[in-house]
Amino acid sequence: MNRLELAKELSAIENGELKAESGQGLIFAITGSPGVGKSCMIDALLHHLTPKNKVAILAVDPTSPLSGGALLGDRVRMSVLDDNEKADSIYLRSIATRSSSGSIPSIVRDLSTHLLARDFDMVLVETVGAGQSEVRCAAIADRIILVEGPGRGDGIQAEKAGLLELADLIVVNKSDLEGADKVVNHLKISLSIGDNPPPIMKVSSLLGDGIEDLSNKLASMPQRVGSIRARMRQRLLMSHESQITANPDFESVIDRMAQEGLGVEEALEELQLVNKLR
Ligand SMILES: Nc1nc2c(ncn2[C@@H]2O[C@H](COP(=O)(O)OP(=O)(O)OP(=O)(O)O)[C@@H](O)[C@H]2O)c(=O)[nH]1
Ligand SMILES: [Mg+2]
Repeated sequence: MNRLELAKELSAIENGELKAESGQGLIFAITGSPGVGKSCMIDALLHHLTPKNKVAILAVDPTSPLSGGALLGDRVRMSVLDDNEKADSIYLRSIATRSSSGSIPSIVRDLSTHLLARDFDMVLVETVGAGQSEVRCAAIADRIILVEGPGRGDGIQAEKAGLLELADLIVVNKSDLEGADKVVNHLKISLSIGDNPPPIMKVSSLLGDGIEDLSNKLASMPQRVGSIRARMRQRLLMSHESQITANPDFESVIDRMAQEGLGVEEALEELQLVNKLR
């Protein structure tokens, strides 16, 4: 299938006009704070993964629907695309939060499974691990890689987002910079409270250190028992939420709550009841 047709199909799925197919292969979430080096790490990984594997990359644009903003590729130049043979086995797409119908995490899931159905061996989803919807974008994946790095001042951000419990692997990037070991130690202390913590690896996406090792790990990365549960919790919450938001009366019920004093309990009942009847 050519890229133009593929792009058309994916747009149709985004717009709710086409049902996503499902295929064989793993969906990875690459998540972490802004600027931690997720895009550079993906670029470095692709040098090893392709052309042997066909890899699709979905970047969830973190920009708020109000401010507009840059898409993936505008921000980071993917050096791997300069190699034609590798570039042929790579498909990149940004998901702009404003262009989508339905909830972003479920669209990310649908696009990912559809790409697997279209002969891609794996999908890498780059998400920013900040808010709840970003955590849910990560939770749609089969494996979750949390990227951390030195030099951001206020400790481990992921703790706040509940991302540590979702991670199957933690990668501390920028090992070429001072402070990477400190981040590893901090993570080890934070993780020592829980059972069965995720493994931690150090890499430098800039220098390529540890990247081959990481690319080899992708194929055989086990799911952590704790992360499966955390992920299923997120998926259940997400599905519950979309049952309510997909209801055609959602907005008008909110209007009635705001204008006529309709209570939360009644509103919920009404939205769920209509759903059951459909
Ligand atoms: N020293 C060093 N710098 C790095 C490394 N990896 C990435 N960077 C730099 O970190 C900055 C951010 O890298 P990105 O890959 O854009 O980070 P990101 O996590 O994708 O950022 P957002 O998509 O904006 O959330 C860039 O200036 C990179 O050059 C590394 O291993 N070492
Ligand atoms: Mg990025």
